[in-house]
Amino acid sequence: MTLPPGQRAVDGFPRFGKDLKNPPPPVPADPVIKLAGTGVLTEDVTVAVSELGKLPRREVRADFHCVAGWSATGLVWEGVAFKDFYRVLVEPVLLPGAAVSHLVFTGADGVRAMVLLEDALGEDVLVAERLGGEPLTGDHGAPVRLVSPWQYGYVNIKHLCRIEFHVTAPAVTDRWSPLAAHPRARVRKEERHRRLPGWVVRPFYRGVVVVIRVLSAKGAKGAKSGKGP
Ligand SMILES: Nc1nc2c(c(=O)[nH]1)N[C@H]1C(S)=C(S)[C@@H](COP(=O)(O)O)O[C@H]1N2
Ligand SMILES: [Mo]
Repeated sequence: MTLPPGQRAVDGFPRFGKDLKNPPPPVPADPVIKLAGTGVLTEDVTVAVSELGKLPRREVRADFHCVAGWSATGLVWEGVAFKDFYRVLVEPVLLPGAAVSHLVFTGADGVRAMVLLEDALGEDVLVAERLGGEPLTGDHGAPVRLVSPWQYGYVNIKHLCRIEFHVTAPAVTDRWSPLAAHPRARVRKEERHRRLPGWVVRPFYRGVVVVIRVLSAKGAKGAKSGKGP
């Protein structure tokens, strides 16, 4: 299978992210996902991760593409389709007439990503609990993460603990990206950057990846010394 433009295959699936110096955030005993939306939801809702077991299971086999240029191939994710999550858990608490257009996903490490509702409702988008037949490890987003294979990695928020619902584009200033992230981030269209063509920013991201790898090696040492989960 050919990779999307500007991507190179890597062996395995490296841990990546904003804060690789530190171990991944610990998983609470009873993890939850909070749903919030002022003027959009009738009330804020707390969904226990254990409740996801009531929704239909979905398996998705996909490649994973970091905006920095590496791709991990042939990953098998399992969880619930975000479409089903939305239909069962969100639609019943929407205020009448609320036309949701944008979502903000937040991880337990504070990393956030804005996603258009139409992209989140795409066919292969999962709230994933398992990877390769095993529960997610801390490295890859335990206890649950968003998986949106047609969008760059930065949309695929790990340690998912909060989803906000909006009817207009929210200002997401702390969404992690070395450059202005694209609101759609579709890999096939190389939407790496909000304004610049994807191929222009490729070399910049390649540089970032080297720096992150060094930090990543340090992070791995920290984890082995027993500091992290
Ligand atoms: N909570 C959280 N989610 C995150 C990140 C992060 O730093 N924190 N980094 C993003 C980026 S840039 C990438 S490429 C992928 C990496 O996922 P992986 O560590 O499972 O390879 O997670 C994304 N989701
Ligand atoms: Mo990334």
